[in-house]
Order: sequence, then structure tokens, then C-alpha cells
Amino acid sequence: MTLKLPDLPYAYDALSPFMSAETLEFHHDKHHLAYVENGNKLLAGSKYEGQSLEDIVKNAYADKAQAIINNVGQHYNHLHFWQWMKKGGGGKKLPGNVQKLVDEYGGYDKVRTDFIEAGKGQFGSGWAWLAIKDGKLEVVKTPNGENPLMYGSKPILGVDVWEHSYYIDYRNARPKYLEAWFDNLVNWEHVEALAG
Ligand code: MN3
Repeated sequence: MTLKLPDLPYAYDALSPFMSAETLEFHHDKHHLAYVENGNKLLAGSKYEGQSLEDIVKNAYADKAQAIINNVGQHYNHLHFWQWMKKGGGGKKLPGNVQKLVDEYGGYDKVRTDFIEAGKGQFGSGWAWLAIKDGKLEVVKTPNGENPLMYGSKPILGVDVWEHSYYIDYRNARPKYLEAWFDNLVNWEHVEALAG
């Protein structure tokens, strides 16, 4: 498959003041584009060329194909990251399937705390996730371009904790970014679509 940079599903300034237009311009137009371009160079002529995006991500990890893990993994992560945010997002009113998973995990406050702690605790670049494993919600963190698909779970929500995702708006205050992100930006409908 050929990777393609998607348009953002909202205007660059739609997520302000929680994520600025400047951050989205750099993050989407430059960082994500680089993953797409590098990924396509790596995939061309490789054994992964005819596979689905999810299969490439899983198989590259099994093969320890580090450059593909990095670039195609990050393409998968960012495709969803743009959709995991919306203007007027966040809030405790969750769609049905997500609410059920959250209740079984221990409730909204526990999920919020554990998710934010996972993001704070990821040393260096990476992601924090809500994923489903064996029908149950789990909170995990991953380094660099990795994601839960590579470990046999299904990611339903992920937050980018690379500095490029927050340094313009929050400088070094990753915890503030994580709290603002969870409380004001999460598009729970996209989480539900993946969880359903
Ligand atoms: Mn990023």
C-alpha cells in the first residue's frame, strides 16, 4: 500500500487554546508528512508492499524491522491521533461501549489518572494508550513509534507524548498537556468506533 497524508478533520485553529494552529501545522504538515514519505520509500519493493497498514505494523514489529516500525508505526498512530481529537471534546459523558469498558476497569477517574500517569511516565518520546486485550480495557505506554497492535492489543485511544506534540504550547510541562488533552480534546466517538 501507499501511505497518504490525510487532511486534518478540522481547521488548524480548531483545537486552540489546548493545541495551537502552530503546533498542528508543524506536527501534521511536517512530522506526519516525513513519516509518510520515509514509510513509502521503505515499503517500495519490500515484502510489506501488498499488506494492509495494520498487518505491516504488526509484521514489522515481529520482524524487528526498525525503520518500518518507526515510520509506518508513526503513520498509523498519527492517522488516528488527528481523529482522537475534536473541538469541544473531552467530558465524562461516554458512548455506550466505551462506558462499559471504563466501568469494568474501575471508572472514569481511574482511567483518566492511569492514562495521564502512563503519559507522564513514558521516559522520552512515545505514546500513552487505552487498548483492549481479551475484551478488557488496559492502559499502556509505548516508546517511539510503537503501539499496542505490536503487542497483540487493539488501540482505541492514544496520546502523542513526543515533545513536538506539546512543546510549542506547554514547553516542558507534559503533565499539563496531558490533562488539557484528556479533559478538552478527546473525541470519544472515534474511541467508540474503534471499541465497538
Ligand atoms: Mn507526533
